[in-house]
Amino acid sequence: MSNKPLQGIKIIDFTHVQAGPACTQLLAWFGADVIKVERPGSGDVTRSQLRDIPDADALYFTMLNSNKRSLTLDTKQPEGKAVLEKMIKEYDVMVENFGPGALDRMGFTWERIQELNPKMILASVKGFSDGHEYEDLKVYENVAQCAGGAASTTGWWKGEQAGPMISAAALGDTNTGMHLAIGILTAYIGRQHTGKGQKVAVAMQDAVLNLCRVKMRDQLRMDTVGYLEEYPQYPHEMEAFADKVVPRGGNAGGGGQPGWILKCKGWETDPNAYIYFTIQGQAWAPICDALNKPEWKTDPLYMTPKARQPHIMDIFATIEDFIKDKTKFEAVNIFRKHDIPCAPVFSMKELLNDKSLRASGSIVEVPHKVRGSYWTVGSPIKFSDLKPVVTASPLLGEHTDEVLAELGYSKEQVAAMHSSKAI
Ligand code: CAO
Repeated sequence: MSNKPLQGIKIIDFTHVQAGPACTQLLAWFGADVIKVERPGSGDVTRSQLRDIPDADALYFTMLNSNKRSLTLDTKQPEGKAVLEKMIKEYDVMVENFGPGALDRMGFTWERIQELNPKMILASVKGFSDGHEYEDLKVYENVAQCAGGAASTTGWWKGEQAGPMISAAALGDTNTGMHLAIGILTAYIGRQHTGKGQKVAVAMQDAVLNLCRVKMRDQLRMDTVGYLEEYPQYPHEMEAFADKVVPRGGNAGGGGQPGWILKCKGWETDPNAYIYFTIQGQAWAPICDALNKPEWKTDPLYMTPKARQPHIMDIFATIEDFIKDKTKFEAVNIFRKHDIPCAPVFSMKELLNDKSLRASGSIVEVPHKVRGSYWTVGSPIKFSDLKPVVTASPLLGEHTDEVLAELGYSKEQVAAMHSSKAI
């Protein structure tokens, strides 16, 4: 088996910012030939956004565009359009995440693409799905989190911080890109059976909603039961359920096992001196052993999840008291011996320097022509017969001449396109 299973799949990467680039980067890691098509002169806007080194591609770009080649092409000029048409005829997949209608305005409707190459797979990210009442809206990450149900179910339900809250995780962007990658591979396998390409679309709203499935479950339970017994509001603040809408649950478990973030030694000065602690319903005995509270095992007030729920916050306070003189690492080392699902709250600094993540290839250092090198997040997907090697993101237009030569353009034709600024 090739150590790059997607080798031979040729992808026109007409994406920008995060949602599209995250998708094509993943496919490039696994061997696809990904050509990033960018506007001459400026390229993907993330090349210059929040630069940490003057004149070097910003980390936003380098961390989302590794293993690709870059072709500059003005697809609004006739010569640029002709190159894109040639690529559509010869490539397998085109991925794009422009604003609604941009590809059509450029002249590349789905009908036109099919005319050029009936085997082409066109993969698109938009904020909302085709035909949705908001289909015309442009969308960024946080907008999608609000539209897909993440924001209304994240955060605090009372106090000064009450209100919808945005997650730092890219639920709208990279998550949508991952959904799209699955769609592309599905269409590609489908094409092997039918010989035909197809259009694959993922709306950011839908991708967020897909991750909020459990919160939709809770809404359905609200409609039937009228309250949510595992939420921190139950049973002391039943008014939180009065409007029959899923309330925000702070740091509660969400899935079904009660959990909370607990302070450890040093929390007063270290913003990340915490652990997450989960109380698995049926695995109560090991928790009692870990906390030196054997009497809780047989106490009717503690024996069952139902009995514990009314005073679950007091139980968390007791655990917090037990770990107040232990660092987050010491606390986890105690609880892991009892098979309790828990972990330290890791800062980004700790993750970047984590020996295990570096050893597994989840955090990697990549040599780069201008930056020297950069650190990035490697493939989260591990295979027994493939170890993705992350290579540098391309400089703007680094492979323009090379790709055009592969497409059959002569040196003179390429020179003419340079002069007319089509590339
Ligand atoms: N040559 C010539 N023109 C090019 C080009 C090229 N190589 N590449 C892009 N363009 C043009 C497009 O044709 C389009 O022109 P028109 O709007 O005049 O037809 C324009 O550049 C790009 O428009 P845009 O709407 O995509 O860009 P924007 O910066 O205004 O909006 C964004 C950005 C992300 C809000 C929008 O692209 C969008 O909603 N995308 C879909 C959802 C999405 O993916 N969002 C997540 C982004 S990651 O946070």
